[in-house]
Amino acid sequence: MKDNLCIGRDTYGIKHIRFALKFSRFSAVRSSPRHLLFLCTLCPSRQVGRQGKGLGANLSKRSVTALSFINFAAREINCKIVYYGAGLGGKTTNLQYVYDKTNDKARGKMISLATETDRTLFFDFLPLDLGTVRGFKTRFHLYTVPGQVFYDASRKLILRGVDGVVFVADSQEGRMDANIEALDNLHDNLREHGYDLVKIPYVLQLNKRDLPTALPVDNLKKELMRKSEPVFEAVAFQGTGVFETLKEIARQVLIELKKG
Ligand SMILES: Nc1nc2c(ncn2[C@@H]2O[C@H](COP(=O)(O)OP(=O)(O)O)[C@@H](O)[C@H]2O)c(=O)[nH]1
Ligand SMILES: [Mg+2]
Repeated sequence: MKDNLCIGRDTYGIKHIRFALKFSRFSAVRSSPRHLLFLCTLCPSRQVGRQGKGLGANLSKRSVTALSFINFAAREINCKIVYYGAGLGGKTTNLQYVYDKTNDKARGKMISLATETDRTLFFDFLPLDLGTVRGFKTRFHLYTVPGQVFYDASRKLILRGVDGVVFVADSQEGRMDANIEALDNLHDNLREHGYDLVKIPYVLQLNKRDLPTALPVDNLKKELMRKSEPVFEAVAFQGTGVFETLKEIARQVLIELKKG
């Protein structure tokens, strides 16, 4: 498991352990000490990493030590992509589909933590290998967030150190308020971490296009687009649009990584 994470335990300070312990109030987490380690992955020391985009020779020694997302020994870069959106929009279904269709050599373990209500997954974790940047393999870690407002603290935490965001919107008319609320919440939570939705790699996915209650794409775009982000129509449980979405966010993240 440690290999998949490519992040040594020693990169976590007491602050991170405290964060993890804070979340141990969720019974599913409390039930297994192993899960605490996974929660630690949500809060690695990556802030300096945002300035250290120029890889290899461009990295100062000081920044290297703080960049837990670059594993020099394994020559790997770890990129974090978060699937965000209202509850039941199809985030988990996206990850599940990617996981199912990915070669088991390229993927790590998918972890799902059920919350007390059993309705929402706490997060999913899926590392994937997709190409190289200056000789470094890139490993993509895909996360989803719990949709319910009750779990806002964990949604915020998962955004820490994020490299790219996929917003999964539910196309149904009855879910528009929830979509907009989640989008505003994403905007606020990103800002709290010092990110700007307008600047970070970002893709909008319009999911559940198969449903008769789905609104026309143009209406959804008008309501939900926040910049000139790429928009993909999807039927996640059939896999339609799932890899297209992932490839686009990965493409944007790689462009960012190659800059500098
Ligand atoms: N009709 C339809 N149902 C979907 C689609 N994608 C996901 N679902 C269903 O919507 C429900 C919620 O999906 P889930 O992935 O758990 O949502 P999450 O809360 O965003 O993670 C599940 O029953 C899925 O099978 C889709 O494209 N069309
Ligand atoms: Mg889910």
